[in-house]
Amino acid sequence: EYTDPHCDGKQTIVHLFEWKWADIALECERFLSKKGFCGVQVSPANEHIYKDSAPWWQRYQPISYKLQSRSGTEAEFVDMVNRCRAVGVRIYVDVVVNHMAGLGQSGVGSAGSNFNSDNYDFPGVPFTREHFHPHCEIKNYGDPNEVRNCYLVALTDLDQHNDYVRDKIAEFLNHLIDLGVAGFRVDAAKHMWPADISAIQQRLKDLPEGGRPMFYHEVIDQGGEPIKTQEYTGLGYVTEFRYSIKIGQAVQNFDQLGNVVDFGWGMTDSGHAFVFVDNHDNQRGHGGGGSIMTFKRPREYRMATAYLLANDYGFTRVMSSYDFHSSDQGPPSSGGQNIKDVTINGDGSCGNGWICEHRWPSIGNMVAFRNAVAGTSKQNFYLQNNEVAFSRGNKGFFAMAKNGHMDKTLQTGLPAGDYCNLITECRTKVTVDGSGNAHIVINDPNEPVLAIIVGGPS
Ligand code: ARE
Ligand code: CA
Repeated sequence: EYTDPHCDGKQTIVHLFEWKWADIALECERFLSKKGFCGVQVSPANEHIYKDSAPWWQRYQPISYKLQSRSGTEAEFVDMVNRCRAVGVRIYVDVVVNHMAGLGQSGVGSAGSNFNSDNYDFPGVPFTREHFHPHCEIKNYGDPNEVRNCYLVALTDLDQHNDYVRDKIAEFLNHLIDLGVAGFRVDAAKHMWPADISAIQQRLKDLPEGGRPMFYHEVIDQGGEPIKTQEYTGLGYVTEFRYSIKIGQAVQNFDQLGNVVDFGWGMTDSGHAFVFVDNHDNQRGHGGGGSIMTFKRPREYRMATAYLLANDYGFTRVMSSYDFHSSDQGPPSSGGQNIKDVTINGDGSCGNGWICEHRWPSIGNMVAFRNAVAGTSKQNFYLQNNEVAFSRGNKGFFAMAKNGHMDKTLQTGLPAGDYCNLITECRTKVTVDGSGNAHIVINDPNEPVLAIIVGGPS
């Protein structure tokens, strides 16, 4: 339950961080549908604070559940959901329901609602003081009570034990379900009691087409604290931050690529692990450290994401960023709260400060690989001399070379035939002989990845 993404068996979503709804609709139509993406994680859609400096994180301070945000109006949101869905791409909404805006703030939110955090006054919902935990700050992550009932960086902490609070949150999610979204990222799920999240889920409708919405819960568990991802696996997928650390390290030291999934370290079972190379927090030093690979190291980042998509672990999310130089800096803007359009260059890359990692060939083209090999396990694993390769059942074969060069005959596990390298979009091919062997050649320091699938282009 709560793990079906409702996208016809597709296997990967992309986080279009801080994109406007209008641009996401266009991206579904012109790119994501063609590459086999299951869906898009969108930034929080509900009313949030506006700060003069317009940092990205203002959207993690809710004022009400009205669907008017920096990314657009409710009408634009609905248009995005419908247009994406019409081309087979679903929308997953980042829902911030642990808390409302931070203490010390008051004014008017992005949908025009007044608020005063110090008075616990959020008339746009409405929430009042009785709906919040009394103030205490989270200092000790070793105490689960404090983590759930105290305030995360001064954010006014809702009491999800309260029936009215549960009802209001459920009303918000049910509205999104009515509009056609397929699921939710639950922000700061670690800071809510699993039983309270479950009580909210029980108040939710089925999707209009049937089935429960997909849920993935943001729980940062790197092993050193009492709160474990496993407390949340009954509620859907759970973020697996240890995998990001392992993959980030392993593309720098290929010897480690054989054990990026380490259940001895408490990692989440594959059926409930929600996995990614980096996220919007840790790519800029928020939300826990570790050795995180990002677009700022493009070569290694491509390898990390290609490996994420090739491997047989978890449900995958690809990050899509904007360029930034300081950790609070918001999305590309020509001033104030407006967000710049995502423009597309002649070579398919993005302009106006948008990085669009999801359009990089060794990332975007691996989505088809993951879809094609779903349900198979890794076989014929080869790891030597900074080269890695494996087959996924008899459906696909993947190879990657740290320094960009590989020239080796390997067992692919595939039926005989000619296969296009998905990464080069057929500019290079692989011939598999009757015994399943093939001469594997990689000769591109920038995109040092090769991937072939049964039933792919030829
Ligand atoms: C901002 C300011 C604060 C200010 C606050 C209220 O930066 O100084 O007090 O506003 O006015 C994001 C930003 C925050 C921002 C917040 C609200 O990252 O900087 O605060 O929005 O605008 C913990 C949580 C985890 C959380 C991370 C960031 O467990 O849930 O911290 N991640 C989510 C989102 C964030 C978002 C929020 C939650 C809040 O993904 O984008 O914050 O909605 C160890 C622990 C982790 C802990 C980590 C960092 O690793 O194990 O649990 O993560 O340290 O403390
Ligand atoms: Ca809480």
